[in-house]
Amino acid sequence: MDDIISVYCTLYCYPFSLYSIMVKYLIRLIERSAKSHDGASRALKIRERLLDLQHDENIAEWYILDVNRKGQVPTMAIKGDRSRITDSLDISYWLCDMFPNLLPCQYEAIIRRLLRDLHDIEGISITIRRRDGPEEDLIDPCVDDMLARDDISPEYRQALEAKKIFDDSHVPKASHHVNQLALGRRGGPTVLDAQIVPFVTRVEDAGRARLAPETLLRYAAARRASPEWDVVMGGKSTIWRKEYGQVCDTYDMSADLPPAATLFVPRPSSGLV
Ligand SMILES: N[C@@H](CCC(=O)N[C@@H](CS)C(=O)NCC(=O)O)C(=O)O
Repeated sequence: MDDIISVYCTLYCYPFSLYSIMVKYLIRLIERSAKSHDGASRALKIRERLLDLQHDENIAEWYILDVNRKGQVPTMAIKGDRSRITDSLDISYWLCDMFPNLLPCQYEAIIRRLLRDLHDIEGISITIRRRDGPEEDLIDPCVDDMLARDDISPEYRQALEAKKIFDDSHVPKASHHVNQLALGRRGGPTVLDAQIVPFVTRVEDAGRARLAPETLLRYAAARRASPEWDVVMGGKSTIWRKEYGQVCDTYDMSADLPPAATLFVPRPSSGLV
């Protein structure tokens, strides 16, 4: 145990963000089999820092300048490393590098292809309703509101302008998106499970179950019956509902929470996970 190095990480996330849920669920799937330190080389200690997306904390100066220039969640920050992993798929593959059973060699090519397809779909297109108005309706005006202020720093202004360009580049695509789902072969659990279950659940929660094949719906329902899903969602829908109350009133948003998960990273040959 003595020679196990602890690596401290912070996952910036939001409880009702599809892509945050994907990473959080993956962590719980890993945790199931990475609880033992026997044969481990490192211990990943992952704490969660919830961002209050309901109050635009994703475009707060500290976050957009120091954590994620896209102003999005999830982001994984590794202590002692200035770089940040700012996309759920990149975070997932970063975890797969340490826990290779999540990406079994015989399925790697198909899993990568399916996940690429899955991430080609704009997540927001699952929840938005068809609109008659201009595509820009989809873009939250919070960045413009902040830019309209005259008391912000030049660096922050520049970062917000870049965020606006980023939003313009991908959000309108969502209103035209054809929702599509891919079903792959699986062993499991793999990184594919970690992404498909939240995705299909989001489709259902948005009242669009008709878009998903029956087999996928059944598979996702079975996976949701597991304790790992329960830890992530606590019995809630993947889409925020009024009856849950404001996120900042119901979740601990403090910056200094203890690690939510400790994952023991196997040495390459130990066959754990
Ligand atoms: N491709 C990104 C998408 C991340 C994303 O769309 N995050 C949403 C929440 S689910 C977000 O942060 N939205 C706020 C914004 O874009 O301003 C990923 O897979 O991590």
